[in-house]
Amino acid sequence: MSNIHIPKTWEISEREVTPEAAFINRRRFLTTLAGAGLSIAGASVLGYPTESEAKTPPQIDPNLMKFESFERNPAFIKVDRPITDRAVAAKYNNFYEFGGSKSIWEAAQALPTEDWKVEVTGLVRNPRTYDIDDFKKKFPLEERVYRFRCVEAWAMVVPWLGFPMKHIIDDVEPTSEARFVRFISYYNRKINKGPGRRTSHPWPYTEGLRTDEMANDLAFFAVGIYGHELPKQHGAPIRQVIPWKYGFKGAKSIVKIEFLNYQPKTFWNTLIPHEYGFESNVEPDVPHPRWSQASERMIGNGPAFTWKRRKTLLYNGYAEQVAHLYDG
Ligand SMILES: Nc1nc2c(c(=O)[nH]1)N[C@H]1C(S)=C(S)[C@@H](COP(=O)(O)O)O[C@H]1N2
Ligand SMILES: [Mo]
Repeated sequence: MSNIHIPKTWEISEREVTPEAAFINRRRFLTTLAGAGLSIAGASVLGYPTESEAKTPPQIDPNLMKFESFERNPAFIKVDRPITDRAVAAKYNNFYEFGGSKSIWEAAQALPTEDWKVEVTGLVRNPRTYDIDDFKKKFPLEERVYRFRCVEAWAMVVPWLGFPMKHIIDDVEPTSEARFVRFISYYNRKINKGPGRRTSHPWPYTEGLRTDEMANDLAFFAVGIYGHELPKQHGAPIRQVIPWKYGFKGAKSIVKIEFLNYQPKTFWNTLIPHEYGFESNVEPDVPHPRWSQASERMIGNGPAFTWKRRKTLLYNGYAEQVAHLYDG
């Protein structure tokens, strides 16, 4: 009996689908592997939360503002698979500033989102500092249901609320030299207690795009999800959503956007360059060094091995809209 290892839910997720966490905490990852064979057999009979239990207590702040007026963009009402349960998406997150596991939703409530400003600078004619209400007033909010794919091969479908990134381009008018853009997440070492905060990690979290990628209609800034403002764990009050790229390309809790004439260094690319490229489009035929990208699993209630597996789509199903960006 003593060698039967009954996994907690967080162990299942780390073992099976969390390469980024595994990199940071490889020792814990390997120790959970030891019990894998038995624990999978045990899982179905030994106490995983049932669907209804998994939804309580709610991981979603009940005080989140509900948006009253927004358009449902008719081009993005639905995709080829069901929308992920709101509570499932809200309790399975990557936000390393708050920890290296998927269960950071509670820790993320420490993020201070009052009086949030986003500075847009660099090679632009009209540098601006926006607050969140400026965005909501200036750019009409729309809802878009997008597929979302993490490089760890888990996936979801969620209705984001926000506006296309190109509205900011039109507003600040980048110069012709501004071929790249850097996006910088909030970071405060006193608040963000996630891994590597003294030395090893290149905080703050940064990501980057080519300016023509940012100008593509699909590239989106989300201020809400499921009709409400973003819960902190999803990157409140504003985060990037780039549905044809792996999830890590979309930084959460953005405080600064810089237009540049060079390709910026980015967080994961700096930490593990051979695994996390700058471009990182969803491509089933381009395996990650540690995982095939041929298929993915839709996150759901219950343990990861029960999640529905699907074939990965080229550019996550958005080839028609973005393939031209990568000709030649
Ligand atoms: N600032 C910041 N942004 C981030 C991350 C992070 O750790 N920090 N993780 C990324 C990764 S790997 C993914 S898959 C998505 C997860 O978004 P979700 O938790 O809202 O599903 O956020 C991305 N944005
Ligand atoms: Mo990810």
